[in-house]
Amino acid sequence: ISVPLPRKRHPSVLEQQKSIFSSIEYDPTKHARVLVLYTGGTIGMCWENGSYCPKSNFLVDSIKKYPHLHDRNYSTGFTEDDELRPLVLPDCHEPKKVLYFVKEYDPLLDSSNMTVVEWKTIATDIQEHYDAFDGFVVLHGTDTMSYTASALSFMLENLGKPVILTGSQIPIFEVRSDGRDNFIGALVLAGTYKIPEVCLYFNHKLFRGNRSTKIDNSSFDAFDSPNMKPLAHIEIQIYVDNDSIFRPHKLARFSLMTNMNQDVAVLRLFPSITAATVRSFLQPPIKGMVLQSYGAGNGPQRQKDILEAFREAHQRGVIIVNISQCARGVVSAAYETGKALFDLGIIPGHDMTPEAALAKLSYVLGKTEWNLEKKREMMLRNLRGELTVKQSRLLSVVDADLIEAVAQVMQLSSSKEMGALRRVLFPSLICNAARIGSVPRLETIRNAGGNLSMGDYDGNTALHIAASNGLVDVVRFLIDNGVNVLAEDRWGLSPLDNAVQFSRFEIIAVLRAAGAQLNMAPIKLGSQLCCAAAKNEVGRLKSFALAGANMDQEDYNGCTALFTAVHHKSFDCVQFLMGVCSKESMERKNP
Ligand code: ASN
Repeated sequence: ISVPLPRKRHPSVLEQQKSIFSSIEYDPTKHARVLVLYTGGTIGMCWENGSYCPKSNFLVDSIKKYPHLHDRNYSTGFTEDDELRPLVLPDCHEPKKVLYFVKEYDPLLDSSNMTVVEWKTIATDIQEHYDAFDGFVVLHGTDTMSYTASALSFMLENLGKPVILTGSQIPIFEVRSDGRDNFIGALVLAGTYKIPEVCLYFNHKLFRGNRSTKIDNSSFDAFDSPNMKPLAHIEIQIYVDNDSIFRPHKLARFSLMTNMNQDVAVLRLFPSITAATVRSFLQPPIKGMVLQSYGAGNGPQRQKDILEAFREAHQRGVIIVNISQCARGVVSAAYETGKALFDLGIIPGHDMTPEAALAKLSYVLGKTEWNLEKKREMMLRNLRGELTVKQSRLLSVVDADLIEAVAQVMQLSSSKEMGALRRVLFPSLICNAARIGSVPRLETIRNAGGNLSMGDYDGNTALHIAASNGLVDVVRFLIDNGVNVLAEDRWGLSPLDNAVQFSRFEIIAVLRAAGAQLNMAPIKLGSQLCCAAAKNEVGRLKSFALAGANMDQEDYNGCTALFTAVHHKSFDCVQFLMGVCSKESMERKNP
C-alpha cells in the first residue's frame, strides 16, 4: 500500500525572512519588527511615457542603496544571504532599531484602482503575519488612502498593534520628495509606538485612519482629520496624544472580518435634486446609503416626495446614515429640516467622514449574524473611534478630592495646569488602585478622565501590577477598558512576562485571549526554560507553555528544557515536557 507523503510547503521568501526573528542576533529589547505591505501609489512610481505609473521590483532595490532608509552594515550581521536580510532603518534616537521586510503586491496599483478585493488582501496579510511583527506599514496611493484606512479599521477587529498607511505626493526616489519623511515616520511609529489603531501618517502628522480625509491634491499637507486632533506629531520630538488613542472595549483576540458588503452608496443632496433621482439611487441591490445632508444634518423638508422616497427605502430595510456635507461638525436634529430626516428613521452619523460612514456601512451590513435592528444600532455606536459620542465626566470622590487639594496647595487654577497635575498624579493613583486590587477605585479614576494605560516612572502599568499580583478581576476590568496588553516597562517586560514570572496561570490565559504575546529573546527564553527544568519547577514551565512559548527553544549551549530535565532527573518536568515538546525535539541528540 502506498501512503501519499505530505507535500512539503515551499516557504515563501517572507517566511524565510521571518526566521531571522528566532536567530541569536535578534533581540526584542533592541529591535522592533515591521512588515511593510507595498500596494502601489505615487511613492514608488516612475515617470514613463509622459505619466506616473507603478514599477515592479524597483522600490526594495532602491531602498537597499539608500543609506537613510537602510543600514547595510547592521543588516549583514543577521545572515549571509542578501535576499533574507532584513532592511534596517538607521538609528533615529528611538529606543529600538526598526527591522523591516517589504512585501510587494502584484500588480502594484494606483489607488484609484483599489477595490474591496485589495482591502481583503491587505487585511489577510496582516492577520497572517500578525504574531511575527510589532507593527505594519501599508504603502498606498493617496487618492483612496482614507477609504482603505477606514475599511481596515473595521475589518481588523480587536487590533492590538499599529497599522499605518502612508504614501507620498512625489515619488520617494525623486530629489524633492515627501516620500522619505512619510515612510521613515511611519516605520518609526509602527515599530516603536504601541498605538493599536489603523492610522494614516502624512506630512509629520499621525491621524486616526477612519477620521482622515484627503483635502489637497497639490500640497504635501494632503490629509486632515477635521473632527479630531492628530494622534501624534513628529517634530524634533515625537508627541503622542496617549489620551486620544482608541482601545478595544472587549476582551477578545485579534480577528478579521472580510465580508464587506458592496451594496452601499453615497448620495450628496443638492438644491434641485428630484425624488426620481433619490428613488433610483435607493433601488435594489442598494442596502445602505450615506446621505450627505446640508449643514448640521438638514434636508429638503418641504419636498414631501423626496422624504417619501427615503421613508420607502427605510421601510424596505435600507440603512440610511446622515452625515454632513461640511467637513467639520456633527449632525443633529436642532433644525426642523434636520428633524424631518431623523423622524423618518434615518440614522444620525454624528461627525463621521464620508469614507468612514461608507466603510462602516459595508462592515455592519456584512455582519450576517446581526439582524437589521442590531445593524442600525451598531451604526449609531462608536465602534473604532470613528465618531464622537458625548460622554459625561464624573469626578471621583476620593481621587478628585486629592487632586483638587494638591491644586489648592500649589495654587493652580488654569485648565492647562490642572491637566498637567492630573497627568502627574493619575499614574500613581491608578497603579495604587491596581496594587490594592480595587476595581471600584479604578472605575472612579477612569470616570474622572484617567487613562488606565498610563505607566509609572518605570513604565509599569496597572496591568503589569495586577498581572504580577494575580488579581484576575482587576486584569479583566483593565482589559475590558481597553488598556494596552502589549505595554512594556523600562526593562521591556510586558504584563504577560510578569504573569509568567509569578506563574499566574489564569491571568496568562486571560492575557493570551486578549492578544498578549511573550516578549523575550529566544536565547533568554531557552535559558529560562532550562533553568526551570534543572530545578524541577514544573509550574514555571507550565506558565511558559500557557503563554505560547516555544518549548523546544534551546539555550546558548544548544540544550533544550527536555534535555536538561532528563539530565537533572527532574521527573515532573520530563513528564510535563513530553506532552508539550515537538517530536523532533524529543528525538534530538544530546548537544
Ligand atoms: N494617483 C496616486 C494614487 O493614489 C496619487 C498619489 O499616490 N499621490 O495612487
